[in-house]
Amino acid sequence: MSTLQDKQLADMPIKEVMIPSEKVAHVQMNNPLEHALLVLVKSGYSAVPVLDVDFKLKGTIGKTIILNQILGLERFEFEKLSDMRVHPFMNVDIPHLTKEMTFMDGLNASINHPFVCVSDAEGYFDGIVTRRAMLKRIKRDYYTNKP
Ligand code: 4BW
Repeated sequence: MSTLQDKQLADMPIKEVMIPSEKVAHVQMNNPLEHALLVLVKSGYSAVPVLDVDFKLKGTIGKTIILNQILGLERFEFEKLSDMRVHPFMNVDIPHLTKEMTFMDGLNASINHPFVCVSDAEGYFDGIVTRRAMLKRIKRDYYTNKP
């Protein structure tokens, strides 16, 4: 690993490994929790971004928090889900990046988060950066000559 190569990757704009918004499964703040659970189960992801009607980033929501809301004594009370909305239950304490930030910023944020959302200065959602995309890029740059 050369120092030059280290620095080139570390300083690379994070947008080069970003999954763009049109390919990211998401839900809206006012969606019923039932819809959010459907999106999560159908997409196979454990958590996805939450946006508002203007496509601004507001938080994330995951399967575990939803299932915890309907955990009864002996069964999941799924019938409750259609009356509950996403926004009271979403996680708003999330890191986020802008497209101009660096690969190193993304790597730091992804230590504690499987994915990190990218939004612009006004809060409009641009996409996500995943641990997988960053690990693939490190492998490509340091351990193979193949894309
Ligand atoms: O449907 C899937 N397709 C592929 N190709 N890989 C998947 C899929 N579902 C899970 N995986 C793999 C990935 O390696 O399992 C890892 C953990 O998934 P997660 O967290 O717990 O659902 C995935 O790792 P990753 O690609 O680094 O993604 C990290 C997290 O980012 C995922 C999920 O919460 C979110 N995510 C990734 N791609 C997304 C997405 N959320 C919405 N839309 C997308 N396109």
